[in-house]
Amino acid sequence: MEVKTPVLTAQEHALGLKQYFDEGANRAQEIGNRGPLKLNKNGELEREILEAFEREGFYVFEGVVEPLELGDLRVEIDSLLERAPTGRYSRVDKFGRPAFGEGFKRGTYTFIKPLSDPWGGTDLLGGRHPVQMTQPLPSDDAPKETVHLIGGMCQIMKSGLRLYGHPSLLAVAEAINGKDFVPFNEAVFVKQPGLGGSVAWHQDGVTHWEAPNWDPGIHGFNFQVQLYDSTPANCLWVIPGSHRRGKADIKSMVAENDNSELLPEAIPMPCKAGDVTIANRQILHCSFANTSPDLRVAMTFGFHRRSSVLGARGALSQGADLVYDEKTVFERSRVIAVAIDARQQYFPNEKRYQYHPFIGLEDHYRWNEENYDKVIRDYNLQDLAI
Ligand SMILES: O=C(O)CCC(=O)C(=O)O
Repeated sequence: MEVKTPVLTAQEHALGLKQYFDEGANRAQEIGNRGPLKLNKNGELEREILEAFEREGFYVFEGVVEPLELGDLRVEIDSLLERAPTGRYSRVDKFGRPAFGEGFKRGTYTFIKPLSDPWGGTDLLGGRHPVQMTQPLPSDDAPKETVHLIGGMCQIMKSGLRLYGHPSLLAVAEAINGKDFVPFNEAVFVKQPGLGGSVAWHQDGVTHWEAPNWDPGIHGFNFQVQLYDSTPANCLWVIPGSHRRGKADIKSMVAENDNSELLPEAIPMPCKAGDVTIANRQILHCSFANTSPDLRVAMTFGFHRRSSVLGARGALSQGADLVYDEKTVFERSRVIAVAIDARQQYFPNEKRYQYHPFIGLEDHYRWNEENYDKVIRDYNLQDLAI
C-alpha cells in the first residue's frame, strides 16, 4: 500500500520544525566556531580560526561588512528584485516594464515554485541532492513563482563587484586555498518569507571524490555574506566535521532517521546582518523552506585551490567539454583583480588586497568601462565549477 506523506501548510511546517530548530541552535552554541574575523600583523588569518574551520568545516565571522556597504548591497538587491521578470518565461517586471537581465549570455534569475525544493531527489546539478525536502503549501495569495537565485553579482551589482574585492575576505581565501587561489562562482540565495524554497541536503563538490590526492579541502569553500539577520528557520544548516568523512550516503542517512530530513547532528548558522560565513564545499548542508516571517539574502561566492581546478573538466553549471586550462583560469581570475580595484576606488582609505597572481598587472585591470566590457560582462561563462 502506498503511504502518502501529508501535505503541510506553511504554518504547520513552521510549528512542526520549531523544536528541531531550538535544539539545533543549542547544539550550535556548544560548538561555537564564530567570532570576529581576526588577521595577524602580517594580514594573515589567525591560526586558531583556520584550525577551527579545518576541524568543523565552517566558521561564522561576526560583523565583517560595515553598515554603509551593507546598505549599498541591500539597495541593489532590492532593485534587482523589483526589476526581476514576473517568472521564468516572462520578459517584463511586475510593473509591466522590460525586466532586468536581458543582454547577458547567462540568465540572471532562477525561479522556483514558492516553498518548493527544486533540486532534491532530481538528477539536476550532478544529482548531488538525492532526497527531496518537505514542500509545504504556500498561502493562496502566493505568486506562482519566486526568485530563488540571482547569478552574476559582479556584472549586475557594483556593490557586488566591490564585495568580491573585500581585503579581509580575500585574506581568508588566501589562508584556506593558498596565495594563488582561484574563483569558483557566485549566486545570491533569496529566501523570501513564506515563499523561499529549500535546498536539500548535499555536499557541493562533484568532481574530486575519487581523486588519489583527495583531502577535505579539495573542493574549495564558499563565503556567504548575510544582508539581513537570519534565524534557524531560514539559514544554512551544516553537519560539523562531515567534510572530512568523504562522500556521504545522504539517502541512507535520511532513511535511518525515520525518513526525516531533520538530521540529528545538524546545526544552524544563524547570523546578524553583516556577518559572513565560510563553509567547506564538502560539508553536508541544507536549508529549509522559509515558512518564517523573515527575509534571508545570502551573497554566496567561493574560491578554490588552483591545483584543484587546473586541468579539471567543467561540472555543475559548466559543460564537461570545458577543460579549465591556464588561459580559462587566468581569464576568470581577472575578475578578482578588477574587483579589488573597484573596491579601492570606492573605499580609498582601505588597505587594498594584493592578489598574488596579478601583482605587477594592476594597471591592466583597473575598474573602468573598458574592463567592464573586456573582463566583467559575461564573466560567469567561465566559472570554475567542480
Ligand atoms: O544558503 C542556502 O540556503 C543554500 C546554500 C547552498 O546550499 C550552497 O551554497 O551550496
